Amino acid sequence: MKVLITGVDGYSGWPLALHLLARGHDVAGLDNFVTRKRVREVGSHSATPVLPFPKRQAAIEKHLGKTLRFYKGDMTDYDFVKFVVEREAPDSVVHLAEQRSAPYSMIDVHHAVATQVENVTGTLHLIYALREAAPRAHLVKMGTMGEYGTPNMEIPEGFFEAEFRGRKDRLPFPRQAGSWYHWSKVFDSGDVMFACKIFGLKATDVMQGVIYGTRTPEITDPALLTRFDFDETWGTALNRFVVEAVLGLPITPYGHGGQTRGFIALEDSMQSLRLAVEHPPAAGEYRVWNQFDAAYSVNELAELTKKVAEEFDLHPTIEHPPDPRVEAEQHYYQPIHDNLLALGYQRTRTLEDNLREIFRDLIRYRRRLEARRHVVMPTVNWRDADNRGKLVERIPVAHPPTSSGEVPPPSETPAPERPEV
Ligand code: USQ
Repeated sequence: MKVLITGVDGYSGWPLALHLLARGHDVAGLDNFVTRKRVREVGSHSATPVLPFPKRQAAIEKHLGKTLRFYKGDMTDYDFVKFVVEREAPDSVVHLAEQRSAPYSMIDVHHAVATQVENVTGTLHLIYALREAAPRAHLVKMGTMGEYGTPNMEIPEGFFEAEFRGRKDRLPFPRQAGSWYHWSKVFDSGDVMFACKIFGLKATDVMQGVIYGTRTPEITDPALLTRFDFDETWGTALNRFVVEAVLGLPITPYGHGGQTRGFIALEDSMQSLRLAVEHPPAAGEYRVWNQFDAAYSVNELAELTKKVAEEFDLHPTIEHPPDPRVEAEQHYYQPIHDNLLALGYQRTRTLEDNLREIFRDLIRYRRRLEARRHVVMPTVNWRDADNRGKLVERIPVAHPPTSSGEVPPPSETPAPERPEV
């Protein structure tokens, strides 16, 4: 199949391109490299060295013997989006090109607005480009389990039967997102659902849990590694816990640590997205998948990380910083995830095995982690309207704040990566 991946330079986009190419699909991607810039904006870098994109393409040619076509541009530029969709005429578009960090969206008003404007605009542009140039293509939209929040009842896959004053209907399950970022995904979901209705588009809205891991089977060489973020804004819970253990910092389940989320390994997330691509819905259908493997509390993950760390002669402590977020720290959590299993999805490895692999990779890049250890502990407090000052304070010397106190605009060219350690 012909697949277009928006956000192909990202944590998920890159391994998805490798996975689909290795399975014989014809893949093109687009990206504006904004994640590279924004990770530098908060003073961090990827734990794994990420090559400039032309070198990444060359690595694909060398190790997979395949070609990844690439378009550099921005999803907020409609002419660009339409041009790429027209040129590629894809069977499926996997839309990953969105600002993906909840804490980043909570820094201040500008980050909240950028997140919502960019995410919602990009999705609308894609909807219209598909309508005009590829109306039969399948849109696989990356949503998030966080759209639902943590209701005190089971969470269905998108829709549920509701009864009110004697009448019944099948309705979208209520959304109670927990950050400006998560709300942007809610707005996207409404827009994609509406587009299926009015334009007859077909879409899979993937309610993705938290992804963890450094590798997929296609990552056979350091040049093929995907990025791996660990700072407080771009890193996610389990990935951050391993980094904390490697750096000798305490593992940080926030607050009481009973926050429970659905988690999925990077490799299995790729498997799920491929299943979506290979099994499109009917024209006009809007379907929703809850995509995760198992639910864990952050306390459970912290304990397991500590246990596996001991195997590597690391002896982290577990500490509970006050929760910088506004969220339930103890709650019921029971989402349903049957749709994926029905298509033959099978988890590849245990969480513990995955953790061992993450430790092995991160220990290899320990010096890159050491160089940014000051960006790991949380400072962005979701109750505060402006957290920018706290971030400016820790920007590394190479990117000093300007005299006006603004974080300087990062350069277009990705900073040279340190050689592997
Ligand atoms: N948490 C800790 N300690 C940490 C980091 C996080 O206890 O050091 C807690 C958070 O408070 C939260 C939970 O872990 O309760 C998950 O946080 P996270 O940073 O791992 O993930 P989140 O901000 O929810 O966002 C991530 C991705 C996002 C994706 C989402 C799926 O960044 O793109 O949509 O996971 S979900 O969480 O299911 O909404």
